[in-house]
Amino acid sequence: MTGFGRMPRKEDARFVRGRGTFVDDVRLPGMLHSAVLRSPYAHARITSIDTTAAEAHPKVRAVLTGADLEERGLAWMPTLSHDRQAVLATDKVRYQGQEVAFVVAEDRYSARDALALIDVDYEPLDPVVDARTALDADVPVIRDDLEGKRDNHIFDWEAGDASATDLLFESADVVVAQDMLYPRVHPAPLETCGVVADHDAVTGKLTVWATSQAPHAHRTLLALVTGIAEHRIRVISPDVGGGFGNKVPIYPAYVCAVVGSMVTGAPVKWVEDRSENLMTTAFARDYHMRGELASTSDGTMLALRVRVLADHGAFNCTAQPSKYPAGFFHVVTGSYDLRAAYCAVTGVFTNKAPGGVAYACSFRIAEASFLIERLVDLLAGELGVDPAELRFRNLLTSEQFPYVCATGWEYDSGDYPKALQLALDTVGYTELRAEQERRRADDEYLGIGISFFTEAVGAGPRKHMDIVGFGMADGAELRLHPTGKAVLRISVQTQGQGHETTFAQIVAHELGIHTDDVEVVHGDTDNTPFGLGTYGSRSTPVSGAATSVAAQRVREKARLIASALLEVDPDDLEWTPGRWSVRGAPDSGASLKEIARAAHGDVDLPDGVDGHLDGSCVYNPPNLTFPYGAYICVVEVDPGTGQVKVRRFVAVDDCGVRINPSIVEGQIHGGLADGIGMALMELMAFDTDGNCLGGSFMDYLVPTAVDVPPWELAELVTPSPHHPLGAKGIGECATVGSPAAVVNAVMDALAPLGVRHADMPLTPAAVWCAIQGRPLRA
Ligand code: MCN
Ligand code: CUN
Repeated sequence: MTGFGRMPRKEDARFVRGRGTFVDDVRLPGMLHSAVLRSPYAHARITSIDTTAAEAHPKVRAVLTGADLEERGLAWMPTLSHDRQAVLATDKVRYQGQEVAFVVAEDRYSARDALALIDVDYEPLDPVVDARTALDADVPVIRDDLEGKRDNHIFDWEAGDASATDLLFESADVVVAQDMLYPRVHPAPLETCGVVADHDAVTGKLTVWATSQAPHAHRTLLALVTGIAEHRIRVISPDVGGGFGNKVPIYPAYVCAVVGSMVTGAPVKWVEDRSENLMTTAFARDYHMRGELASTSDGTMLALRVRVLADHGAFNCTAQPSKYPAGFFHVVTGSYDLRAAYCAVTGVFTNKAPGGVAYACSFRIAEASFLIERLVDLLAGELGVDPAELRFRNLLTSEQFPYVCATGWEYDSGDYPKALQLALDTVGYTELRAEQERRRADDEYLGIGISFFTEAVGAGPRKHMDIVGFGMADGAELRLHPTGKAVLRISVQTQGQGHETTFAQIVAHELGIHTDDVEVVHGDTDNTPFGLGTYGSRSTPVSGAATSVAAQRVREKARLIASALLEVDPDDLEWTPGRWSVRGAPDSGASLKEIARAAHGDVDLPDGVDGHLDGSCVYNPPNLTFPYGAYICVVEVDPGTGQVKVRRFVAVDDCGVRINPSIVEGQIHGGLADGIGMALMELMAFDTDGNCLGGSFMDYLVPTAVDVPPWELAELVTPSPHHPLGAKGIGECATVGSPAAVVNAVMDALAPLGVRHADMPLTPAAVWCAIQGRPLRA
């Protein structure tokens, strides 16, 4: 393959043979193992910790508590959202599963055994579990560690024009309103999180192998947290078995492993188990939303008003790179031409695990997109208009791009009506509606749900985005070695997205060489240029662009070297893939391989060309890219059991130019499965004491192959006008766009039974209760 198109993933050669190297495969001489003692309570004061018995265990090499870390100034660490988080609890525990002590031992079993020997006295406190009560006057203050803090309030944030929105609501013929919960879910990557920390006391060098989506960001943050100089820290993120946002943050045990290595003088491995991953690492969503949509009687949507209560758990460590506490939630106007919009989000602390984004979220666009798409369906129901027809009346048209939405974001490109029409044609909408009509007569409940989403990915312009003040530009470095083989070094880190393939394809496309001749190096801060990593589907929009520009620079440098080699003016040279040749004399020319050789040879290089064939770029994205899609889900609901069967799912996506259509489709398949999971089964639940009820895959259900239909995909290609390849991101599109299609389908099926709305997940119990008109948890 010498460019864009379908090709098998290069990395799969090792994965299908079981030859990947994940953090848990890292084994260093003398390496120790560790385990974390976690709080059994959601909220409790720690009155004493006795580690004597654990320390006496013959295989234990160190036991760390909050007090030990306090001596090093490391009991607390700063979060990415201007808060602080306990590394090991000193005063109180604030969620079930919070880190209380850290044991380093000669083997993993001994480390675990020794946890049972630590004696902690807790004085239980009332927990705050329901975010809706978090701001009540009489509830306990969770964050009394913050000076002067007397409530559980984190932030108030708003966007849009409140008074213009209110005016339009006053003059509207129709208003629909709905409270809805986007429940707490978890990204649940196949590989849990972990590190191996190796501090060399002689050189002062710290090497950390980590399950990291953002090795450079982690290095910078580790430097800021630990005080170790940044150039003495090397973060290596080897193969990563899925991230989905879960591997963006730095978790307390990473810091503990670093300290453990310093204390013992040996490398320390920490790998969490499944329950630790589910109960304590970055969750997603947990948005209590109220949306109102105003419209004329003929279905022209006018304005949107949104109020959100955001449950951020015990610490505000939402890992998101925007300057806004609610991420990109203001893209809540979705794909429609609204005259005004206003949204206000209030964040609160609760006694639950911290986090907040993650799970292919696009930084709250998942919530935003779900809200508007549910409201559009409710409006269609209110007006008695077909939901597809209502969308056609309000979708942005291709002439409106670039389009500035009511909250000020500039959408780059698209052809929305065409995408919706393609989805309707692919699913056979008219026939399906006829079938639905027929089957309703027989008391059979077929539902057809539409969702049209606009995504905003590729963080991002510095004006709006940074991580603790560091702007979001990423570097790419490309070098053609003397024999013409290429090595590309990038800052982003694949967790399964196939960068070793698609980034080689970008180089191959720009230089006309074979993808086999391009090696992609990533995931090692000592060997790659700085950049902020993979999340927000930013790898292709940002690093893909950097790679494209770096390759173009190599091509231009090759032209100058070829002009010396061929003794002609550079302007007389003409590019055909892989080769510069003399205009009008195509036989006279030089291939890139010959030029690479010459760059290392004795040719007299032109002034300003210093030899070697290389190029680099630091790409500062001028804007986000705005992929979008039209999804249609067809379900059958059994009203007797509440069971939902997803019969069909049609997805039309437009992510601009596709580098590798097979990989793009794989990303969409995964995201659609996520959407069915969240819509129908995934829920991180808590009981009234704050006990986490989702701590294993027995309780936290994720979809499997039997839960999903064969996907039916179609595509449009509207290039992004500001991306050098015309590509937009795709990694989170389907996760963001699909839940609303599933829920809309179930509600459509149940409309004859008078059901208007039910919150996710639409488990059989939830659906059955909705049909009976009963609350789910009476
Ligand atoms: N691609 C392409 N053409 C395009 C756009 C993308 O060929 N027009 C390719 C890319 O080159 C890349 C893949 O599709 O190989 C995804 O690209 P992109 O949209 O740039 O997203 P990222 O690579 O930045 O991946 C991040 C995104 C996020 S934020 C989450 S969350 C998520 C997702 O990817 N996590 C994943 N998909 C995942 N897929 C797997 N297997 N594992 C995860 O953890
Ligand atoms: Cu929001 S999950 Mo992805 O951006 O790593």
